[in-house]
Formats: sequence, structure tokens, C-alpha cells
Amino acid sequence: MTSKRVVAASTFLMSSALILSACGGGGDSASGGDGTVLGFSQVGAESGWRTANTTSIQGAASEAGIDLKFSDAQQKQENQIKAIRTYIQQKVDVIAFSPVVETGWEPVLQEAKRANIPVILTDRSVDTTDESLYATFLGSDFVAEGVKAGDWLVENSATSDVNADGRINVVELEGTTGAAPAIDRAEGFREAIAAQPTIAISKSQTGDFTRDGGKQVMESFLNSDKAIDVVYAHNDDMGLGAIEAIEAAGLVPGKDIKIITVDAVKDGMQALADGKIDYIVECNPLLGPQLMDLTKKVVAGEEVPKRVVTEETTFTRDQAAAVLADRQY
Ligand code: GZL
Repeated sequence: MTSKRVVAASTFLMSSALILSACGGGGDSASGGDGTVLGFSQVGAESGWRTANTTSIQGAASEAGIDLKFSDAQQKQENQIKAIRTYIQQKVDVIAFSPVVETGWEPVLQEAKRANIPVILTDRSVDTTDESLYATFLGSDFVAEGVKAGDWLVENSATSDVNADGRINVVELEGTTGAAPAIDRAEGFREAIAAQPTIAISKSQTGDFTRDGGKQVMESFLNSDKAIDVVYAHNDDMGLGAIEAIEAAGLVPGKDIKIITVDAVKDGMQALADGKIDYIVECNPLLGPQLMDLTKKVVAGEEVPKRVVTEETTFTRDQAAAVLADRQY
């Protein structure tokens, strides 16, 4: 194990992202930390969920006395790979990251393995058969999230919802192309709606998990199809963008067009309570405390489970109204 004091003192300015020691507390026992240095590469700041996830990680590192080096990749895989290489050069004790997409990680993970630096995957997974490349994966079951969304639609669609074409016309706002939550939420939703053949997905396009992306894609859907019954958005932010487009088209969200989203961030829950969204499947971003616990266990050489699935639920309109005031994110 490298001298934690030396590593903790250094910061590197990177061509594409600045890696900051985002939280004090590391370095040595005098500062209250145990000197553990964690290098974290974050996807970006694309959504309310991501912001809450970053806040949770930075706050938990400070609480745990772990010296956090944090980088924001602006949703670019090459920036994440650069950040991981910098952490390897800095000889941090543990590397953690949320992979923006599933593929293309094996070379840099091999480099971390050769440097004897354990890697923790958080939030999103990578597509690899070599499980030795990471110590554990902490995050949601995105397929289950998609199934929950589809099950709600099946259970809440009546024959009266079937339109003149004899179907319930769903348009889908997909997350970032190639990202695990986008791939898996699409898979789970399709698995669930297969139970009700009148439910059909007529259009599907990525809005990149952003509000603006959701608005632009929904505008194009509305321009080409006047018989949309349901929007399934892979996150609240794209659902909120869709609401703007629906209202601009003179339609009433939650009435003329049902909206189902995933995340349950505050803005989404407010729209749900206001009747503009019909159902939200929660995806819990507060992974910080569990990440720090896993980091300490990995540094101490303790066994950790290969997969840690985060706890989360679902919200109807009434349930959102009841919990809105107490939401942490
Ligand atoms: C899911 C996370 C997704 C959120 C989006 O765990 O990766 O990325 O659902 C965020 O809001 O942008």
C-alpha cells in the first residue's frame, strides 16, 4: 500500500477535467481521517439524480474521514478513462466510478489491476466477463426498475384508454445510448408490457438523461404523432422536459398524456404531486455512505459482496404528496 500521506497531498490538473481533493479529512490520523485516498470519477452533472449522487458521495467521504479525489467527466468516457489513469499514477488506495456507458473499460481496469488498486463500480455497471477487474458493484437493479414502470402501466390501463388505432401508444425517452440504466430500463419495461398486447411502443429515442434532451425529443414526437397516450421516460429530468413540450403543444400532461418516469428526485416528485406525472419508480442516488463503507472494507482486505443492490421503492400521486416535504433529494 502506498504512503497515503504522499498521495493525499498531490492534485493533478487534467487536460479535460480538474481532479480535486473534494473533501479534507484524509492525509493522516491527526486530521481525523485514516489516510485512505479514494479516487472517484463521476459521469457528469446531467440530472438532478446525478447532483444528489455527487453530494452524497462528497458528504459521506468527509464524514468517513476519507480523502476524496473527485472528477466530473461531463458525460464523456474518455474523460473518465483519463481520470482513472491519473488516480493510478497518484497511487490512490481505491478507485471508484460510475461508468457512463457499459463497454470500453477493460484496458484501463487491467491497468488498475496491474497497479494493485482495487476498483469499486457505483451506480452503473460495466460489460465484462472478467469479474476480477472490480471488487464490487454498488447500484440499483435497472431491469427491475423498468419492470415496475411497465407493470404499473399494465395495471392502470383500461380498455377505455385504447385509442382509435386499437392500441395504447407509448413513446419512450431513452437515457444515454449504451448506458446500463438506459439498456436495462428499456428491457424491463418491454418485459412487463408484453402482458398487455394493446400497449405498443411506437417511438424510442435518447434524450441523454437531460431535461433539454427530453423536451427536444418530445417536441419531435408530438410533431409527427398526434395520438400519443403515454410517455415512458428513463429519468425524471427527461420527463420534466417532455412536460414542457406537451404543455407548449396545448395538451395537458397527466391527463391527455400519461407520464411514467424513474428516479424520484424532488422536481419529479413535485410534478407527480401536481398531477403532471402519473407514476415514478425510485432510483436511489444516496450511495455515499455505502460506498465509503465498502472502500474501508476493501482497504482493510475484508471480503465484500460482488454485488450490492440499493433499496428503493415506487411512488403514486398520493404517496408523493405525503413524502415530498421530507425528501433528501
Ligand atoms: C441511474 C443513473 C441515471 C439516473 C439519471 O442509476 O445512472 O443517470 O436515472 C442519471 O437521472 O443521469
